[in-house]
Amino acid sequence: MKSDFLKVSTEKGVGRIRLHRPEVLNALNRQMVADLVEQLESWDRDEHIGAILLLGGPKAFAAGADIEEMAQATAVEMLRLDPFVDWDRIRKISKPIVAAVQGYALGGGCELALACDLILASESAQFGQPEINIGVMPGAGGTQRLTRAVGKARAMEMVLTGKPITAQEAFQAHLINRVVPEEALEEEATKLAEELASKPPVALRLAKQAVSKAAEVGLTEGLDYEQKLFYFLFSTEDQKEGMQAFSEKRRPTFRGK
Ligand code: DAK
Repeated sequence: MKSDFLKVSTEKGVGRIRLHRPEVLNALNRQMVADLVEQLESWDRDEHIGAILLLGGPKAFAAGADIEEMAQATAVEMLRLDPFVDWDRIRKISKPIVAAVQGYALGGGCELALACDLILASESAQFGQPEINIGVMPGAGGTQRLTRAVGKARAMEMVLTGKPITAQEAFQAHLINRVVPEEALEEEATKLAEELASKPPVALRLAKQAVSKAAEVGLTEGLDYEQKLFYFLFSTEDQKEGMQAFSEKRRPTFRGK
């Protein structure tokens, strides 16, 4: 796919997208989000891709939605364009997405990282929801996913004051998986994505679905859902191969079947 705002490549089963609008700190305009969603969906259908890695630039993962583009929008235009639709499609991607965050992850940038499944951040990363300072509030999950991740007290402070938190604070608040040194971020994130891409694809996809479900439903419904997916995996060749390989003390070869 050709995009003016994304750099895209694939290697070792990992689809790699770099947000690339450095002159505005990767501010997310509508076209960029549309391109991103199209690429994610295309890899979701591609059996050669097992995991996706999303990167930004050294100064910013993304400093939010494009304020210039939104500034003159009316409520009716917002309703007509319904930008939530694209953001919602990110939620439906079934393969795991690893976000590698350096620098600013603000507003929509923070929400985009939160829409990913695993977040690695370098020491320079800052996570924040500063929308309040420009007269609005988070609109792509910042009040919901953030609150589920860090709890009400922390989320309330971030959303109402607009003040960002550091990578270390984000780690302590369970917002991200790891903080790594600046120069190691890309390599660590790539290694993690490659590791995910080597897992049995059907089990990986269903495991992601089941963990995501935990944020949406009560315990009983969640456990029922988990059990059904678990039983289903016994219909896959990969389950037979994985368990047989264990018994035979060899590495399994998974085929996504
Ligand atoms: N939009 C547009 N341009 C931006 C931008 C943004 N979000 N962030 C930075 N830029 C531009 C700056 O205007 C500047 O452009 P020039 O002046 O050079 O032309 C360039 O990037 C470099 O920025 P600065 O000169 O400001 O750089 P500094 O290092 O001094 O400051 C900063 C970095 C990140 C602290 C600052 O740029 C900043 O405060 N940026 C805005 C952060 C922000 O408020 N972000 C939240 C935006 S609102 C939705 C989905 C999502 C959203 C809404 C709806 N739906 C599905 C409906 C999300 C909303 C948001 O994210």
